[in-house]
Amino acid sequence: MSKETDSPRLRLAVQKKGRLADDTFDLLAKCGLKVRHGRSRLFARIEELPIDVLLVRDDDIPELVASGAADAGIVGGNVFEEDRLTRDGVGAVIADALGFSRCRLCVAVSKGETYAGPAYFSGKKVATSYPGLLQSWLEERGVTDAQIVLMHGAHEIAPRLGLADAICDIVSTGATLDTNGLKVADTIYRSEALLIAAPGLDVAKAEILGALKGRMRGALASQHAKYVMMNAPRSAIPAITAVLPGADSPTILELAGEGDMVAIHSVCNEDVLWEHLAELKSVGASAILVLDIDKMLN
Ligand code: PRT
Ligand code: ZN
Repeated sequence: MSKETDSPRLRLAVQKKGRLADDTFDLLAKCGLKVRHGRSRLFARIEELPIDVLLVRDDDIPELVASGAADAGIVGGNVFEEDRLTRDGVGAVIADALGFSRCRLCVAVSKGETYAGPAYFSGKKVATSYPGLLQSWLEERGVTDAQIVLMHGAHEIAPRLGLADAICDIVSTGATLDTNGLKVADTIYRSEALLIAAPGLDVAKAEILGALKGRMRGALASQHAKYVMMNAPRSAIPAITAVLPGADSPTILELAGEGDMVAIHSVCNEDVLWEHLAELKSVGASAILVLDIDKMLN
């Protein structure tokens, strides 16, 4: 057998098509990983790291990873957490939070209703495809007699059809609720995309996952990070450091022939706004440059 065939490859399950898919493929691209789609509609291949990509529906990802059919996956926290709360046996584990596809799982009621807290749901019917998350939220708040109506879509029309008194669904902008005469009553879970892994990955695959995670962290960190450079009198360094948003210790460089003046270079891990530049200027900085960072590996 050739060495190539022997060397381990990580099987990564990702959403084939949908809200998570675009951001997932964007992130992989920012990590320098090109997903090569062959003839198969189920598999794709990455050459830059030893990774095979499994293209599936998001709902299947936690089970594929928990069972070891995939070694890792990228899935919404809402889907992962629902699986964790409703499964028997060991599930997948979270390897990292990825910060995209942010949304809220909310309970919503008709706009005309007065909502004064979770006790509202006592004796009420709530339509959802997240029975695990909803039930655990209700139970933690002492509501044990709500009736959960399982639906796999179009929850927002359930109250109008008389199928339920309220719904529990993902909310992003709130437009869907609004157009259906509903309003958010409470947020029960805040979600973002997660990198998840099979429990007990072997050392070789754990190493590939570590490399993937490192690249993802670098790509995500560099999204907001800026490289900021300026000149200033040495005495202004403490005031400048205090203004730079999300900065590590800056690098200070002598400016040849400029007496007390130094160049200050720093990576800022938060957005650098015009207000920050005005403040830097007011504490003595000049020739301020703000540059995008393409890649970062800590
Ligand atoms: O086909 P497959 O099963 O893979 O996809 P899917 O249709 O089940 O999921 P998809 O692609 O819609 O969503 C994938 C993941 O994206 C979800 O599990 C969430 O983690 C995340 N996400 C982020 C969202 C939304 N935003 C979102 N707005 N998932 C769903 N919605 C829906 C929501 O269900 C509701 O119908 O959008 C509507 C509300 O949006 P607003 O903007 O009107 O509030
Ligand atoms: Zn789905």
